[in-house]
Amino acid sequence: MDIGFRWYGEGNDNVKLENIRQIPGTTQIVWALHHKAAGEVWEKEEIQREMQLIESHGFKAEVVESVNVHEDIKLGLPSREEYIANYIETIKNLGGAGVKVICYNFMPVFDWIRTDLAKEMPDGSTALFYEKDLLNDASPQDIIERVLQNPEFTMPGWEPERLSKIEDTIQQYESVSEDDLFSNLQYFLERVIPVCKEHDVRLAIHPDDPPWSVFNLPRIVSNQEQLQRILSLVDEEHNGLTLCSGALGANKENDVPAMIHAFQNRIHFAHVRNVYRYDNGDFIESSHREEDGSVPITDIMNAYYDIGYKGCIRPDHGRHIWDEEGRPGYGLYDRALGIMYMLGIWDQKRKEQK
Ligand code: CS2
Ligand code: MN
Repeated sequence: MDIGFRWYGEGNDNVKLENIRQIPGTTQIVWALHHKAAGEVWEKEEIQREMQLIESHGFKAEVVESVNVHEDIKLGLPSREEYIANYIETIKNLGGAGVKVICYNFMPVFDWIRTDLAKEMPDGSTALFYEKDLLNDASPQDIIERVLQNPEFTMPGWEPERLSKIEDTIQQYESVSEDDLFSNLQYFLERVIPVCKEHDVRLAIHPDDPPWSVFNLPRIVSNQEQLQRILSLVDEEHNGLTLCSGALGANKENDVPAMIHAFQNRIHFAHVRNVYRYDNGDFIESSHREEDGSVPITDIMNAYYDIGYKGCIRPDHGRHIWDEEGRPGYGLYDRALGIMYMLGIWDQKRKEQK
């Protein structure tokens, strides 16, 4: 198992590679070319430059999060052909450079949604928060304005060019059912997975965050049954999962340890995060510690250990603590604490098995 840390690139992340280097046990940088719009080809030279920078700091750079899927592919429009061709080009370029896993998601319009990026907790830390009633009552535009009060940094999935045409994009989905979305995903996978096999790159779909429909948009990556259906669309090892305990864990019906056992050899990337679920359907991203939230983090780590998981695990979001500033969810300190918690469980387990 490799511990990874998501990093947004030089000049785009106030966390330094030098600092990540000091988190014990951390060997992978999970990266992306964040300036690329969905549907654009990632060129060989720019891939190489980024990977060399990461590797020169002593890390591996084998996991990319994310290569975003163009909306026209999810919508199943004729123009998807061009974007699928570009995606294939990107897979080849990444595979050629030594990348082994590509994370992506298939959420219409929004990649993750919250109502507050800095909700204060009783101990003074701040965390990403989802208030159910607010989301049900507000328009997408209201939510965007509320959430993005601090435009200093871009949030993945909330890029300005995407947000500027949000109402139109939402309208385009009015005639797209869940079954349509499944068949659009199948169409995409049938074309890209053979290329993944050839270049030995594993594709790993990230679950919907939160794992239910928002603004009446269809969502198909929210529970065990849907994950199973996705794996069956193209039943090949290279068609796999990013299992995110934080995204899935917002719904109490989702039994993440059971999913780890059920999908063992198809999990290519793991996000570990805790969330505290309130009775009214709200949730907040708590620390990784099991008792601070509602997700059984120790059982999850044990399950990964028991299946002999060899892939990359990264802490997902962290709180902001110790007066830290920067991109919500992606500070240095709380994610580092999360890593130490995960490694503590792992090391204990390893000792017991000896
Ligand atoms: C989020 C997403 O839960 C998460 O990891 O930060 O941005 C996620 O990385 C993407 O949805 C994956 O494509
Ligand atoms: Mn995640």
